[in-house]
Amino acid sequence: MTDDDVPGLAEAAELARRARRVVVLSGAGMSAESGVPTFREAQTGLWERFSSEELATEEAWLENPALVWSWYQWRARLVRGCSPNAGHRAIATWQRRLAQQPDGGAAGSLVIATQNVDDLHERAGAEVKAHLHGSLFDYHCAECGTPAEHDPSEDDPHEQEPADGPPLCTVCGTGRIRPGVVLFGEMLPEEAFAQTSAALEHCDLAVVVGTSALVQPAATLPYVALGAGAAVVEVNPEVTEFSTAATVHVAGNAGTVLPALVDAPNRSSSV
Ligand code: BV8
Ligand code: ZN
Repeated sequence: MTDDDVPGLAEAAELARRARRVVVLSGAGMSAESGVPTFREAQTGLWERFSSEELATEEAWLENPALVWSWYQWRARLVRGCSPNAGHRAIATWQRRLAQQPDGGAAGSLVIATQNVDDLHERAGAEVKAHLHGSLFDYHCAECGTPAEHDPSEDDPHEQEPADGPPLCTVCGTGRIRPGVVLFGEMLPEEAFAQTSAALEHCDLAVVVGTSALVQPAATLPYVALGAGAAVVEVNPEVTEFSTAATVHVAGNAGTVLPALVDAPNRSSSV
């Protein structure tokens, strides 16, 4: 694949080749080619009449916990049926390659901070430093905060209508078990945000992939890298709010662009 096919690719590949301290900020587009719907695209089936934005809110959870619970169980089961794509695998390869001690030089690093609540980066073999918006597979009591175990696949895989709602907490007995995601209106996990900011302040390249750059405060993070003098590559088939600020916008899909970045020719080290 050459720059003619994908504008911005040659410049981005050169930046990737030289980078030693990389931060990857991923959004829903990272998992699109794995079959996980992005947040903004219309929903299907039972969920067709709802938008993600109206279901992923504190109000919706308080007003109709059974509906919101069922939606998250449906999404967790959907993700379980998806696999990492070539983009997830390329980032995992890049992370391993940078962490290997090159001959005599300091080991590089690749830090992943994702807005996604799926586990596809991890299932591709990568280590994720921060799930900025939580995870579909963590659960806790909405009242006492006690972590809870729940396996989405235990639910009826064909269940379409809301189930009988979230289980009750076995510790306090009154709280409902909720998914460990950050709902709109809720604060982001402080440590995840702080660790991501710190990594961006010390990186020499940030790769922002598959995000519409609309959701705050995650959308402020790429500017931290720019402010610290790092190059920022945006990988997205569409232009976003961030595109004009990016060092280079690569107009392509994660599943094709990221392998081309990571396997750019003349790489100094082997895979
Ligand atoms: C908060 C978990 C305190 C749940 C999510 C200013 C400051 C702070 C907050 C706000 C603010 N202004 C407004 C707010 C409120 C709100 C907000 O940002 N609203 C937006 C809509 C304006 N923020 C919050 O509520 C945050 N809380 O700050 O608390 C507070 C509260 C209220 C008011 C003030 C302060 C909490 C935000 C986190 C919400 N939880 N997820 C769940 O998943 O169910 S966010 C959720 O939406 C996703 O996690 C994801 O992060 C986001 C969707 O964004 P994207 O990932 O970008 O996905 P999207 O579909 O938008 O775009 C996909 C992109 O991929 C597209 O650009 C597309 O072109 C591209 N693409 C498609 N295919 C591919 C591709 N790219 C590459 N390859 C492909 N193949
Ligand atoms: Zn409890």
